[in-house]
Amino acid sequence: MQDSANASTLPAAAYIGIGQIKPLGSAIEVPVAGGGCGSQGGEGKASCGSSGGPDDMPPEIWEKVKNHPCYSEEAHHHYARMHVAVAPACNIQCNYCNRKYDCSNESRPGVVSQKLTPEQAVKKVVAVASEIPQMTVLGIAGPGDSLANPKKTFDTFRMLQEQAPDIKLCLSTNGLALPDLVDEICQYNIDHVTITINMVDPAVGEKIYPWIFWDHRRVTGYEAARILHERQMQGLEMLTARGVLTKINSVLIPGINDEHLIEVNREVKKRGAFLHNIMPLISEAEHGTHFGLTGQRGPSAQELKAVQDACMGGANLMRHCRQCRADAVGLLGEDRSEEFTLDKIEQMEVVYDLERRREYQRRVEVERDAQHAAKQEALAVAQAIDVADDLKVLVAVATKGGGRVNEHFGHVSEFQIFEVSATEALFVGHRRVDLYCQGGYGDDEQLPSVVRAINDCHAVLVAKIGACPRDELSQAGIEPVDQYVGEFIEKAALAWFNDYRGRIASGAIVHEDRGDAAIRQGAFTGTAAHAAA
Ligand code: CLF
Ligand code: SF4
Repeated sequence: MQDSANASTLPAAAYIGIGQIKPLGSAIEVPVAGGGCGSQGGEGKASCGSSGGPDDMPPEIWEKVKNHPCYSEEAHHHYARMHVAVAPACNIQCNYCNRKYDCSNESRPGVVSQKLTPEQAVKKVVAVASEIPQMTVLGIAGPGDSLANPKKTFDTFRMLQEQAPDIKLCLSTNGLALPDLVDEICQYNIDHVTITINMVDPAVGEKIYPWIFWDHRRVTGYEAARILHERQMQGLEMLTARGVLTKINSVLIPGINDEHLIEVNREVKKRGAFLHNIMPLISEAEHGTHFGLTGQRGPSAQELKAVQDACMGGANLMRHCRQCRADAVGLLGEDRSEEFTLDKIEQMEVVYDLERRREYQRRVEVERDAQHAAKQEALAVAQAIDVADDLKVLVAVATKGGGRVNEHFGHVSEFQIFEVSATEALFVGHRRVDLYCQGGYGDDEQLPSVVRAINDCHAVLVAKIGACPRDELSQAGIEPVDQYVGEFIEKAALAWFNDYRGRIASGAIVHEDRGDAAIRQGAFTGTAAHAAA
């Protein structure tokens, strides 16, 4: 419990404006010794984030992350995860959660999952695995807290391990029960654990957690936050010591823990966290959460990016989280859960063919290697350029996968966002939007919301775009670009930026800073996406 002492001596959060946040840089302390198996992940290469590759980490860590869509940004283009909603109860209350919905620590509120018994869950996983051979990870992320339901959670993992041993096991928890269950986590070979840590100072925590259920009683206020903090830190240290890879999720709540998350990043890195995933608060009033009802807003896209950027140099950052629901199925950013409801599974012929899955994944690896090589080549060419200034802009990219510019503007349900300089094109996030194309015609009423979602970008790279959205984007100051169809994204973004710089240099255009962008709130469901596609 060394951290309880630390907790009480931590300074209270002194809030500063988002614009004043500075990168951590060399202020980062050296990780604690004996942190287990190099799960500090990318130590010394801290800015690589989940974009890290085999050169950025020890081989045994790369083996664990290379096919995990959340732990490797590159993998998420190729490999899928699924969640099973076997854990309904929770042992704490978060002010951004309404129990009618799934756990907001790992999933968006707004959609309620079909709750399953462990037997039903295993049946569902095997059915999905036989249909989607690139599904490599099973996560338990609610709808409550996985470790507040230990029997259901571990029964599911145990049975699945017997039936489908190639599937990686992953869980997400608020951390309160974690220290008592680390032995079981290791016993079932659960290699990846997410802990939601929103604070390392109980004075901040008491604004987020009204109560916890601890030692057979309800504890409130500062004391509740102090206990939760101690348990989270203890659990993280225990997992690190056992070589389990840990990811920390933090919900960014403007005015409560925004700049405090820099301290969180520092503390979790010291304790060996592999990744830090800073997610925006979702607080629409209709979800009925305390924050939603009291008017606590979520961050804008630039506020989220500012905090993430300020944490660079600390624990590695994940920037591709989709805040998926507790029964999500498919690639991140898509949701195929509607295809695998219990009644549909009953009708399916399920054949779990391990060799077929392996063969499919071998083919995925060939494609992935080609993409990786193309990306490295484009970056190597750019990095050879000698440029004096440090101009950087954001570009939005319409892609349906494969790392290429290959999607029609009207078919985009989320844009990938890249920060481009003369020498680098760095993935920094995604923006969910409402589809512009509604089955053959463009819905012009959707356009303003699409523009708001990418309003901080200078260009949008697309495979195709109609006249109306082209004009509206141009008027808003966002350049529609359709001459890089089928190109790898990094190559296209760098080529466009080179051209953009050329136009500035020739006086054809004047570079201007862009504004901020709105993060689309509310649930994204597979049903909505597929209906509109
Ligand atoms: Fe699920 Fe979470 Fe495991 Fe991934 S999700 S339990 S680590 S398998 Fe991933 Fe979804 Fe973000 Fe979670 S995108 S909400 S980070
Ligand atoms: Fe809700 Fe998850 Fe918080 Fe529990 S841990 S209160 S389920 S958000």
